[in-house]
Amino acid sequence: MDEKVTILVTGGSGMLGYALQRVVKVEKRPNEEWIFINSKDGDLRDINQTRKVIEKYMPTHVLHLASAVSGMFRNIKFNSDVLLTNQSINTNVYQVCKDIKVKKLISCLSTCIYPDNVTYPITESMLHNGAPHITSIGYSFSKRMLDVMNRCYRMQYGCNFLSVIPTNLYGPNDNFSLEDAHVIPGLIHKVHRCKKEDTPLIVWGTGKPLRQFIFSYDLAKLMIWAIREYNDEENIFFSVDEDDEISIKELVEIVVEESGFKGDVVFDETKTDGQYKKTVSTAKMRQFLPDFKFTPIREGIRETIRWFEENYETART
Ligand code: GFB
Repeated sequence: MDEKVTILVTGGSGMLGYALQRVVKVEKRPNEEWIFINSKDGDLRDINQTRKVIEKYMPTHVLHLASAVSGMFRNIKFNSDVLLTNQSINTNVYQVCKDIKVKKLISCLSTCIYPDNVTYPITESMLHNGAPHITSIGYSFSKRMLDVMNRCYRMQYGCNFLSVIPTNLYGPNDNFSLEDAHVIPGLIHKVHRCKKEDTPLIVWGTGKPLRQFIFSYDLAKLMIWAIREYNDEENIFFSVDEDDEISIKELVEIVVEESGFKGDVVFDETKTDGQYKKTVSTAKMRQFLPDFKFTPIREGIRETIRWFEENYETART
């Protein structure tokens, strides 16, 4: 990829966009121009604003990160809104990228959109082998449609559109809302409050579910690799290896230790666990990147806690 490329990143001010901006600062190549846009640059739910903002830059490559995404508890409350928002954003971005003949478009699926009743480890090809977990059905099907659109645009127009599939992402500049966040930022914010108010930490569910957590800076490096080097028509998981999967209970212990919280920890089993596990195989990723090193979970959480404490006043809470 030595010719001049213009890489447009939608969702550029979210957690992954934030990590990408920092990694690109160090790893940008001379022939690359990176442009990060967010909702202030244009509402991607509106086709005219989508066309205007993308045609303004005429990118050769697009990393499409913009999406309505949140933790399981918000998904349960707003499945319809999430479905419709993501469908309109994705339809508009794909149509404009086809119209201006973008050379490569990479969008993001997620491991939580895979079938709930499945054999493990999950492989990329299992995406449509059954219904996703009911808690995030709107999000899941809006994301599965990206896979369908990749195939349709490739068949009808020859578009080089594909998706990568991260597991549970965490890191600086996440949404730290107590109610709506994913588990790691939710716990970090809760512990921050418990330390101040000397109250017990309430963890939702049993703590038994298992997750593979990927640090945002690691995913940013993988996304940069993908936009430069990955041209397989089929999707690829980006995740820590199966052996690095941990339980929510183990996660809580790490967050408590790294936060220096000394209070009680209570598991509120009236709250749902959601999906018990969604263990994915990293065999395909390791074929391309056998030596990629992930940030150990304890180090990533320490970095995220530090960021949250330093940016508490302006963080999304
Ligand atoms: O991160 P999370 O909301 O989403 O929940 P998923 C992960 C697990 O953490 C569940 C437990 O078993 C929760 O019961 N948990 C414990 C908590 N305490 C908390 C808490 O304070 N907050 C939250 N949020 N959970 C997501 C999808 O599923 O996977 C997203 O909802 C996204 O759309 C993401 O795709 C990758 O991992 O269950």
